[in-house]
Amino acid sequence: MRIDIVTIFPAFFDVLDVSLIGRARGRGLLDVRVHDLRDWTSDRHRTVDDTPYGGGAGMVMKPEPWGEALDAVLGDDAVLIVPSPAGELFTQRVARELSAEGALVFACGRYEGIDQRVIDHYAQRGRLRLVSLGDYVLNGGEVAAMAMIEAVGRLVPGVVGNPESLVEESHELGLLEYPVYTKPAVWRGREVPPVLLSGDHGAVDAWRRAQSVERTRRVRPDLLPDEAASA
Ligand code: 6GU
Repeated sequence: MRIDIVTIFPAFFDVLDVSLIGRARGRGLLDVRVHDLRDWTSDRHRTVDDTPYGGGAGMVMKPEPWGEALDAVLGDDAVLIVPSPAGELFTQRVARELSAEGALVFACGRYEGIDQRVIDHYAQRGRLRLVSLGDYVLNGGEVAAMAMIEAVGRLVPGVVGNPESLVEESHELGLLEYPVYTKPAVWRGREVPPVLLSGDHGAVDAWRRAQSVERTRRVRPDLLPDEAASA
């Protein structure tokens, strides 16, 4: 999968060199390129923002550098992702959909946002998604893009060594994950649930399932079907 990122803070993405995503890049599974938006400015100060029409606080990102940058970076079939608190919610389903794409371009805005005409122009071309991480405010799209790249990248075949480890995770089954334990069997007086030491795989599966349902009902009842949520 090819991933291009346009940002005024390329250094935010230095950490993509490490961990699972870094390894996937080294193995050629993910081709990630980071571009500095200011490379597409034409004034001496490399200006990317200006005051908002209509007044108000903050600054708005100018359309011209974004137009030049996206014309240069966006291939014919790439999906353009604009991280924005005004976007659709980023869920495991969205991550799955994006992991099936050949190319993604992340346009990371700062300040109060990007001039709306940029969004409208590239939406008309098609394959644009405004995506939000959740109902809180970040200073810009960079950290959100990073989260999305990790969630999508690990679903690309071969990135995660054992594909089975993807199946039982939180949100893949519509439930939160069950609690997990490793050695020692007793730590600071706390024992591992005995069923996990029983060797009875059917009993282990049933216990884990019950733990997932109980945890989901307690913490995230909104994830359960209505009858289970109200039970
Ligand atoms: Cl995608 N961007 C910003 N700036 N804030 C956010 C967000 C995105 N998702 C949640 N908050």
